[in-house]
Amino acid sequence: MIEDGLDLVAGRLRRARRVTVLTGAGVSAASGVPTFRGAGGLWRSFRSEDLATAQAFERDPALVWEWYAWRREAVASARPNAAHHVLAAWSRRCSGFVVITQNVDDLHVHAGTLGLVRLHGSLWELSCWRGCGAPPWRNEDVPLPELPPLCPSCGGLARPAVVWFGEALPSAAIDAAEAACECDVFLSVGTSSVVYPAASFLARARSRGAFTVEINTEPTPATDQVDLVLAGPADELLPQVDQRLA
Ligand code: BJW
Repeated sequence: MIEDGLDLVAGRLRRARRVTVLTGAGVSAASGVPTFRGAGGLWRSFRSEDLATAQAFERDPALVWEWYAWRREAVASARPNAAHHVLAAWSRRCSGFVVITQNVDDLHVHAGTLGLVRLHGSLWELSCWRGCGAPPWRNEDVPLPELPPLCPSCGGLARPAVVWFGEALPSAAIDAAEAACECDVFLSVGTSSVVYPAASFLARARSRGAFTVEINTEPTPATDQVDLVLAGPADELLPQVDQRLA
């Protein structure tokens, strides 16, 4: 019964000192941002190895940049939905609250989430493909005036500052995420739980005694591992949990 589940999560959250939420593309689905997997997901129309690897960029930077330019246009008009707003409100209310996100759309940032841990970078940041030493820079131009864009420091190719398959995640983000696995309640929201290392955090939190919850419209490999499943859209269920905390 969903009502019982909502009451249970709210009760756990009320008593918790440390709460960690791992989010994935499903959290932004209600904002109109396509997910990767499942019905309508990006990987239904595109092969990840053609677009989201360093090898793909090496082979055909123009093609990879076309795809990112198209996604930047799609995300530019997206606004945070009720799920982002609830998580942002909790982050402002509770000092032991951490959102770890795999999302590159920055909607958690736009919602005003404090202490956000971004595992896979941002669509709105670029870095030097050659690694000339220039730090990553912000670029919110839509459309991009030149494609592919160039590094302002060395004039070589720029790349999206996102984490592709086979690349290491930012070490500071990994450290922060691992520290946040030491928590009383861990919510896994809108992620298919198939991409590592993000998918490992739930088990890590559980092994340290956290009460674990999954919020998702579909079952995932995490579904059988959590203490409680709330099946449904994050933008509806998180506000219902929030109402119970009021
Ligand atoms: C809703 C909803 C609604 C819909 N409400 N829910 C261990 C085992 C096996 C493999 C590996 C392993 N460790 C590492 C690997 C390899 C690899 C990996 O995980 N592969 C697996 C796929 C097999 N991992 C890596 O390569 C990572 N790097 C790494 O490990 O480096 C090691 C290293 C160390 C030192 C030196 C060098 C290397 C990097 C992973 C990078 C992932 N990158 C992407 C692209 C980012 C850039 C971009 O956006 O273009 O990140 S792939 C893509 O998947 C993106 C996402 O962040 C990520 C996760 O997807 P997410 O968010 O879960 O979305 P979906 O679409 O999969 O799911 C959405 C869910 O929402 C669904 O379940 C829906 O049901 C649900 N939903 N509407 C609630 N309204």
